Amino acid sequence: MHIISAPKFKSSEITPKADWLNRRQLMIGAGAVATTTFGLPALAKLKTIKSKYSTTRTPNTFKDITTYNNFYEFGTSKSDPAENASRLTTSPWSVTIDGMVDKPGKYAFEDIIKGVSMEERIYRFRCVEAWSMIIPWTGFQLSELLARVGVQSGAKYVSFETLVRPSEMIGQRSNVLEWPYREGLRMDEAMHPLTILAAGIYGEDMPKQNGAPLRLVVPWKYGFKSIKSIVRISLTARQPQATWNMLSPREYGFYSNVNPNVDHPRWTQASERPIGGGLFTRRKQTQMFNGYGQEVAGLYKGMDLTRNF
Ligand SMILES: Nc1nc2c(c(=O)[nH]1)N[C@H]1C(S)=C(S)[C@@H](COP(=O)(O)O)O[C@H]1N2
Ligand SMILES: [Mo]
Repeated sequence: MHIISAPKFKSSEITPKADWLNRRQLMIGAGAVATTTFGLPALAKLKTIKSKYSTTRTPNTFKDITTYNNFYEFGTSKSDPAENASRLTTSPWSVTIDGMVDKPGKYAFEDIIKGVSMEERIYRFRCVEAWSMIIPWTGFQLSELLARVGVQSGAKYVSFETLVRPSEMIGQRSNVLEWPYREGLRMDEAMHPLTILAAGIYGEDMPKQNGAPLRLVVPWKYGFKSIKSIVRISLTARQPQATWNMLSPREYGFYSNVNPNVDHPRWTQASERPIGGGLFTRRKQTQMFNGYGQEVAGLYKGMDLTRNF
């Protein structure tokens, strides 16, 4: 038996699924205590199905996935996030969804994940630094959340922001990047079924170093597009700012699609180093769109991907 200190539901509070977002938003607005099961893993009670979009390749170990990370809010070396991210408070957590949506508001994390269909999605992940992993995410389609809040017709892009909390994110005490970390997608990229918000890895709640409690995953783009610990999602008419593009536009474009034919100015993108195979693992050839070309090449028809990199 689990002993939990969650407030009890009154049956009158159980509302049809279609209403949940608005209603929860009202409750948060009124200062009500979020009806969560504090202390329990958020994903534990949710049904998760396997996804048809998963690769059949063998995932990296939980250890590889959680000890070799990029998360500059916790330091710039690959081992820093695993060492420093435990200080981050991830409950309570809410995500502000605003801009060109019908139901803007501040939504509690638990309510977001309760109202969507959770899937296990095993994706190839390709970092711009030319290493790669296979990661079994637990997540749901971003399009599902956007449909719930109602995308208005003028919305052309989606922008995302990470939490700013230097008291817990020690990397934010330096100006190595401009905080908050931010990223953006074109609307058709955001609505694509491969694009997910992930809340877990290997069926467990998202480890903090991997972007707890909620992070983006876009498997045909370089890893840096996968923004972590999201607190804000805005729908906009204009192309949003993206952190690495702001820092060095010559090296990092807005699209950032995995493309073996367009090298980074300082290194090749034609091949990659799979993490986890040991020191002598052979480099692999990088595939166009990280191997997801059949699904996503159509989004870029007629675009010059050498210029729109
Ligand atoms: N907020 C935030 N999100 C981020 C980053 C970051 O520094 N801060 N790094 C990005 C980069 S460069 C990569 S490769 C991936 C790494 O994700 P992982 O550590 O889960 O493999 O997160 C991306 N998301
Ligand atoms: Mo990266």
